[in-house]
Amino acid sequence: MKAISADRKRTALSKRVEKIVRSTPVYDIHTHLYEPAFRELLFWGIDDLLVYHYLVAEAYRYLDLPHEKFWKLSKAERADLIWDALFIQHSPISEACRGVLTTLNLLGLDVKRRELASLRRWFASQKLDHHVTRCLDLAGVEKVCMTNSPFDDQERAVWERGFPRDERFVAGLRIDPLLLEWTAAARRLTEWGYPVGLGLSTPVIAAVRRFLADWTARIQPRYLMVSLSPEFSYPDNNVCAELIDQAVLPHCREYGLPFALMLGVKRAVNPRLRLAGDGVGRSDLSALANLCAANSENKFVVTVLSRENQHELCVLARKFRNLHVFGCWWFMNVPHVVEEMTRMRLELVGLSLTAQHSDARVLDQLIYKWEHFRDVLSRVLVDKYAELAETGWEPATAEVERDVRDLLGGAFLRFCSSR
Ligand code: FIX
Ligand code: ZN
Repeated sequence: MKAISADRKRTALSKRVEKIVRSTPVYDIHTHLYEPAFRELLFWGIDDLLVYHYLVAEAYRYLDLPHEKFWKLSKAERADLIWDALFIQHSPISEACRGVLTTLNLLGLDVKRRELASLRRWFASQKLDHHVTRCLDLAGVEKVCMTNSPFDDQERAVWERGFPRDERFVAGLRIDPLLLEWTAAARRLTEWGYPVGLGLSTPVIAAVRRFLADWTARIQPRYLMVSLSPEFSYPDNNVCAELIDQAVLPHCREYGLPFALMLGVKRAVNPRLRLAGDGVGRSDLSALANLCAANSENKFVVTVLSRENQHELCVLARKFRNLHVFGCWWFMNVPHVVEEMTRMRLELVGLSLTAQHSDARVLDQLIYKWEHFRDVLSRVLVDKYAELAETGWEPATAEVERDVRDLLGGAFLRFCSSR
């Protein structure tokens, strides 16, 4: 009898938590999507879903075709090869493959026919503006942070021309080239009217600050962002660490913006795979500890790519209130790792973090990235609230709603506006 009522209680709790997790809107704090005004920079549809670099990497486990030949093919031809290798010749059970099917299924398409041509026809008949709204609605996403690089010529031209902003999209000022390819960046800055020589003299730093100030005024970013290799160290006497100290952090303090760091990517481990050729390495997080400790007036929003770094990142978040942990990034975004990370984060840090970001590069991916994450989050939260209930602390519906809002973007917004 007692067991039956415990079961019923658990089922009721699950239903309540799942409903809340399903209906809470997401503030997606990092994607590679663009607002519709950017036109061809916003990828969407079945071919873009199939040529996603996660799938290129997986398809190359099977493809027997020189990389140069693959890249010479049209997008549709590459999509054909990937569809055949990953969906027809083998069952599509990897997370990225399953994601395509979840997306198609939730869009109301019939996946069981395994027919690429009819999927293509359906997408060809969609209007972009309507499709954007549909994807955001199906994913339950209310805001999308973009990745905006002044160093991208196509993108820069759109910003410079100007356009009416779509309020569902928020800018993120991406500065990897500035910090990681200084020689080339210095040349570009000089061309654009920010005269900089290679040394970091006072006038050079002033010009970099002016560049950051102008782009901040132009795109109104929510944060500045960079991804860094496992070798990143701080403090250090290299250009990257010095630019962070002398230009980026003072700029962030002046404008009240967080500095977002994505740590642990090894770029171009296999350059022949292009975007799909990046890898992972374990970072020395004492660099992050030093950054947080030496710059208590700055805010850091951080995710790490290596599984081995996840625990240490949680411990750092317990030490530094100017550190906000976010997302299960890229190779971490597979359900069993997401579950492990989410449990550990809730157990070690609590609710003052952003449990996930989508990193979507193709609009339609928002649907599966959030569908899959909501499943994991529900599972973890049900367990956590059930544990509380065992002590007699029954979570009220409003309390669960508040907690889920925090995990899906609310804690991030509070962190951004905190002093
Ligand atoms: O640096 C980043 O923002 C990464 O997310 C990308 O470089 C990466 O290609 C990606 O799409 C991962 O999800
Ligand atoms: Zn990204």
